[in-house]
Amino acid sequence: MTTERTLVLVKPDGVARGLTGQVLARIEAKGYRLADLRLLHAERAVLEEHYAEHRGKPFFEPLVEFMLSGPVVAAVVEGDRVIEGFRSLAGTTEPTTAAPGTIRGDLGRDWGLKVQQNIVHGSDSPESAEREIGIWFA
Ligand code: DAT
Ligand code: MG
Repeated sequence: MTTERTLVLVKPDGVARGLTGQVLARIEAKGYRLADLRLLHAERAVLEEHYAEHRGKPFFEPLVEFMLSGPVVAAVVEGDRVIEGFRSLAGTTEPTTAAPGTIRGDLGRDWGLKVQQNIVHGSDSPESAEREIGIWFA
């Protein structure tokens, strides 16, 4: 067993479309545990820190603006190899090509090149997970 924690966000599109319950249900059905959970309207500084690796990229500002557009749900999720496991549940970044069966593949819509509206975020490594949990659950 490699018990890990990851940071999951239900993005503003997911919350606005009423998909929070489905996302959390998939996480729990997989056997992962919700260790902490909040609904909040993120601050710009938090988002700029969260997405620091993307600073300077053309999609950075639209991404931050989108994340500011409505409330998000932030969760600390715990389980065996959950970092990789949640990324697998979420599917690849672009909803159009994300595999059916995944959150983004089943529920995501990026019509109109709004690839940032892909419902969820999940940390991509143990280092990112600890860094991001520290940002959202300071
Ligand atoms: P992921 O969320 O799959 O880890 P990422 O870390 O590369 O993807 O990017 C963070 C978010 O930024 C992603 O969920 C959607 C958005 N994004 C990524 N690449 C993009 C692009 N080329 N154009 C617009 N938005 C993009
Ligand atoms: Mg990422």
